[in-house]
Amino acid sequence: MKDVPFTFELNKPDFIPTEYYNHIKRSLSAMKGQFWDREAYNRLLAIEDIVLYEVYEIKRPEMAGELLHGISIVHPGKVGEEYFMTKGHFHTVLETAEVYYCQKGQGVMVMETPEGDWAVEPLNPGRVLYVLPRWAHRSVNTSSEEDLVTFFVYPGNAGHDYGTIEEHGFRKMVIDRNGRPTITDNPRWSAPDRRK
Ligand code: PAN
Ligand code: ZN
Repeated sequence: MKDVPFTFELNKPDFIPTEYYNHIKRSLSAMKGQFWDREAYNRLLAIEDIVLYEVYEIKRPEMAGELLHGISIVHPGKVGEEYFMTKGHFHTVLETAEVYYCQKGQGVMVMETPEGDWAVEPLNPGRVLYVLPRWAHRSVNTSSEEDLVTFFVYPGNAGHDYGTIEEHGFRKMVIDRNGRPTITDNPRWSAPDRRK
């Protein structure tokens, strides 16, 4: 890990950092139960366990005062009518925020709070998205051709709670309806226990 200030570049066309510590690939099998159309999910998985998204992490200590950052790349595609997306999570320390800066592609961030508020905000090149503390977040690639590339930064002590979303889902989902991204209620959503 670096102990002096450092720089790196995000080179076009793919925006892969010139230096990174970890390259995570999440494939279809890691998203079991998250897509609404289970038959479409199983059909696709039977053909190939394709990679849905990738994350390049820059190494920093996971502690308050540090900023964890990197690049997230969601590939284009759909499971049934539902676009490829990230697992999504709350931060374990709920009162931690995150900034996303979209470099490439077209998509949205689906967000919600434990209190029941929800929001869906666009991600397109040049757009900055501020995810408030307490808001779970999932990025969705609504393009049929291009990767959705975002740069993210969040507090080192945030942590990731994937379990709540894995079990209960997001309230809203984004599907392709007649060729247009459309926000609908997620029929598989269930109310989690009220959190502090
Ligand atoms: C991002 C996400 C990244 C991948 O770094 O971790 O986009 O999404 P999942 O973590 O939901 O698989 C972030 O929000 N970190 O806190
Ligand atoms: Zn996050």
